[in-house]
Amino acid sequence: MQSADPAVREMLDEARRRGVETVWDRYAAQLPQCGFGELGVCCRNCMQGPCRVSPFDDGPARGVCGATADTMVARNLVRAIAAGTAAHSGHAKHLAHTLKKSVQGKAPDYPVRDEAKLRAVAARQGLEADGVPAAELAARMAEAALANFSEGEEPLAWTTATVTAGRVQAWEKLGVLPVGIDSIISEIMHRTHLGVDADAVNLLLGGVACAVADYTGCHLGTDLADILFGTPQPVVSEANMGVLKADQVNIALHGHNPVLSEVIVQVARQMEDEAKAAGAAGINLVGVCCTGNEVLMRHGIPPATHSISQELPMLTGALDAMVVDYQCVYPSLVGVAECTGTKIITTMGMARITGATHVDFEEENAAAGARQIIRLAIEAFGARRGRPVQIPQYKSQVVAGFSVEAIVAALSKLDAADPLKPVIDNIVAGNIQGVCLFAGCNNVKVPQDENYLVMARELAARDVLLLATGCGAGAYARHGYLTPEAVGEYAGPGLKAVLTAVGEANGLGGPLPLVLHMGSCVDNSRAVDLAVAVANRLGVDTAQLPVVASAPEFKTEKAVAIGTWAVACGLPTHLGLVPPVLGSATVTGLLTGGIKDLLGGYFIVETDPVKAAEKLFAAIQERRRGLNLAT
Ligand code: NFS
Repeated sequence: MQSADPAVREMLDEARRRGVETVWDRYAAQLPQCGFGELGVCCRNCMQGPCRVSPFDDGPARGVCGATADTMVARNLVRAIAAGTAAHSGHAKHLAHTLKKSVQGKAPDYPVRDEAKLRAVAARQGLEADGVPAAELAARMAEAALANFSEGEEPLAWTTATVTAGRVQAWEKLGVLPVGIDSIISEIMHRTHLGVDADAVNLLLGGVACAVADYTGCHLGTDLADILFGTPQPVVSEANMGVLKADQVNIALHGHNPVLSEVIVQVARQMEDEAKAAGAAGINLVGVCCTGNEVLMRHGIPPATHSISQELPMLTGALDAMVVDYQCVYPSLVGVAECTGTKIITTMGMARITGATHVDFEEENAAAGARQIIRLAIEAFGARRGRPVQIPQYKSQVVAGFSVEAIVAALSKLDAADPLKPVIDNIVAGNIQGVCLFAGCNNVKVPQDENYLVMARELAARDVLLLATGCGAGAYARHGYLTPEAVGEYAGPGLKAVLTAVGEANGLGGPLPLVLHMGSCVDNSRAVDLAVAVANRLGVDTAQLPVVASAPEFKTEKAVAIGTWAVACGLPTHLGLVPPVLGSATVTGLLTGGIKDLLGGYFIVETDPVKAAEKLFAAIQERRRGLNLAT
């Protein structure tokens, strides 16, 4: 099975019938993949290479410069963390510059939409805000945010203000508190250059510091997006390819940064008449990947698909345009689009694809750019009119939009004075055994969504509260797990009672959804905020909480960075694929064992989803025992 998603399977059949190549075909063509690469023991960091060393006693044990397997594996891993950090923080920096342009009057399409969030973040960050008008405060916010990127002398304001005091101490003691996001990325590139850091443990600590910077960048990204575009609130929508509409101009929004997609959502509403004049019933926006998550959370735009199946909505013949910003966008989209007539529109100067239509998007002229893009889609609709389409008739109901603010608001209906109390009481009583955050991607090496679904069922039955972000949340969306009905099907009695009590107190007439969709991958910071709030309320550190994380189908370097900071935050963190570290017993041992003594968190590598759930539950039980809670 290539995917647990029936819509994906239907479109894969269609791709085969039409001879269209997909990610699964290209993966098959790569097999067998390089064993040295899989183990992490190849190095291309200098021009005397490439070198590869044997983890067994049957070949060279060192590269040309003398680097050992330990050095190579550690260097490769921390470079991946640095790349992930660059991506997340590039996204955050883009938002900070947008906010800055907004307050300078250069980006009129970006008013500050959430002044309450602006003031809340300002208060948390210690910015003088009393009596300061919103525009002035936003200007200070943009500067304060940008100050996290360059190299300073102190730990980063967005790091220390958003985690527990215990974490700051632990990170300080280990020397992993970065003093600049860009500077630590640069430092990692420096120290992994030939002839610099050749000590695996020291390299990994550098990687942890960089991951803490990644966390900081993610948090900045979430805060700034909320300030500019609004903090998500629960929203009802649908997910999967059945959300495409044959008689409408279908436009997919794909990538990560809401800077472009937000404006497209606004402008599309104004262009309905233009679409109708072209013979369409309207404009239908759908999401793909994390841009899809952003517009789902804030506007209820339905996601069509995620991650590895991103090529497939085009096979319906109904997708007129796919608008992409950056990250996780397969260059193969262009080839598929040639067969289906879809317009692939790239929008960022730093993320072009040969063969795509490029519309250079600038915040200064955002609405005009969005209009130009939508017009291209309307033209493409005109060209496909009258041609048959095949839209898989699968879609699931979705309730998304669970920001921490939304969760706290829902809980305050049970206890207005102390909103976290009901959650804590239920954790103490064992009705909720613990919390698991599902994050990360799909990976072509795993049947799509399968690990997510199996693990959610296993953990929900054991009364574990489930949170999700990124394409993981997308998987749950497409399979109906973001619904109250899924609670009846899969939740254990304790979890069911709690979700029902909160749902009923909020007038839903039933439970909250089985899995709470907290947003895109940068929004993993929201899950940290929730854990930090609970830890602070209990007077403990996040490393003591019965909270675990899982990336059961992770793929990108960003996911490697997030997994590492989840461990740095003290969480037992599951990986559903084996990362390329097995070539070094030292590195493998540290990540899955030794690091626990330093950070509290550690990696659990388990490819079987049933066993993975068992291991995570055991980790939750261990934490409960540590807090003297009944198991
Ligand atoms: Ni996260 Fe989101 Fe998806 Fe993976 Fe890519 S879209 S930022 S990296 S593939 S979850």
